[in-house]
Amino acid sequence: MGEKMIGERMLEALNKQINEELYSSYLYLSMSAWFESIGLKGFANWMNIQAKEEIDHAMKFYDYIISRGGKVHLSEIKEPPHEWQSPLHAFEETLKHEQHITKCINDLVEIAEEEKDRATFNLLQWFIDEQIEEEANDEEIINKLRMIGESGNGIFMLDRELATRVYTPLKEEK
Ligand code: OFO
Repeated sequence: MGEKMIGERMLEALNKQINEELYSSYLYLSMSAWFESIGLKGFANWMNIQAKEEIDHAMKFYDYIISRGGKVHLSEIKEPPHEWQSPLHAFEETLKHEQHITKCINDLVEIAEEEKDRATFNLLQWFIDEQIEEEANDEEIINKLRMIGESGNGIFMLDRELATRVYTPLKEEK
């Protein structure tokens, strides 16, 4: 016997989250293009992979809605910024955005609790863990950028480090 269909309130909130995740992807892709434009290919690589991961997040909600017999409703994605003052500024904005996403996930958890929707509650546990990891990654890079300050050599070294990040599709994760 399958789970009963998702309630309307939960469904609407999950569809809204697909848009949030796709906007995250758009924002990081825009940051990737900006890093390319200032010659920081390693930073651009890191953001490009982040953009791909955000599409995976959107697809996780998308697949979930369909698996519960719900209807996916895609909506307009807003335009992201195109420029930042510095690599530090871009990562501070990234952290701020992830804190917003963490709040969105927490709000979804609250709805799942109120609606007594155990299946969605379980799905959201993965996102809670993912948000902890993402905020920690951003904080680590922000700390490095603060230590580096204006040093061109430090930025060059960090660019080399961020160039080593590789994309792992979600389905291949443990
Ligand atoms: Fe960046 O975790 Fe999804 O949005």
